[in-house]
Amino acid sequence: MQPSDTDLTNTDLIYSNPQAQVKDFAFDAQVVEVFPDMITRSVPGYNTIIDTIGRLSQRFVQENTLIFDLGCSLGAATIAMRKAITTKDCKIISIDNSPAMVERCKMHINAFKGDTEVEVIEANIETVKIENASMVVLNFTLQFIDKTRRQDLLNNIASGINTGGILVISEKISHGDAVINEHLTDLHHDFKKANGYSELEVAQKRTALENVMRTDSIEQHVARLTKAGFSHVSPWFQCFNFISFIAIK
Ligand code: GEK
Repeated sequence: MQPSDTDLTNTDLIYSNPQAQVKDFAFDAQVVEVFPDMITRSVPGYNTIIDTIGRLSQRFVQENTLIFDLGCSLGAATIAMRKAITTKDCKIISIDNSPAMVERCKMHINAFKGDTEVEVIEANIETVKIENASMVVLNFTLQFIDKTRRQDLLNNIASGINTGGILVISEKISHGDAVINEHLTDLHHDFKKANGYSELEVAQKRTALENVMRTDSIEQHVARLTKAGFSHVSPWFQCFNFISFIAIK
């Protein structure tokens, strides 16, 4: 059976043909077209993490507070939270610095009904003031921020979260033990191949991300979150080299 035009535009084929020189990965219009397919086929546990962000919002969001989705892409976490939040008088602020993502995100958000107000903003999350927040989400975004500026960003987030509020931070990690790291990487590549990506696609995507996405270890994340001022920090999910932490102030 031939896939329809719609299927073709939505399936991630970006790295399926050999490229003479693989360019650095960018969140441009081409990526936006295939993003939901790309992220679910590439990130183990992505749907579980999105569902759980929704569930955590039900527990943590307080009346008259703000919720931030930083690096919101097409708004999957925003939509999950908006569906789950029953608290009154709160607002979700969803931020991304990719114009193509923001434009499509607004369309996605508007397609879903919800009582909670959502504002989608095109901005660099490093320049945004976080204040009066009961929940902040950094779902696979910190890994794209320059390593030297990650502590400042987390300090800014922590200082804008009210006591008892939560940060959910999901990341691809590197393991300090080289043997474990190699096995986790292989398991992730097997996961991608089981989801229909070829060896060529896996290899070219890895090259494209090399200069753009830089991973930290679990220990580095925990130390940074603790230094930022979170009182309770723990991973709640891990599959291969993908992890999600909760950090409660
Ligand atoms: C999801 N959270 O579906 N300022 C704002 N946005 C940024 C910045 C920055 N400095 N740097 C990167 N981004 C989403 C998935 S994707 C993860 C997040 C991935 C944005 C970038 O434009 C992209 O949309 C997002 O962070 C990372 O739950 O594709 O692996």
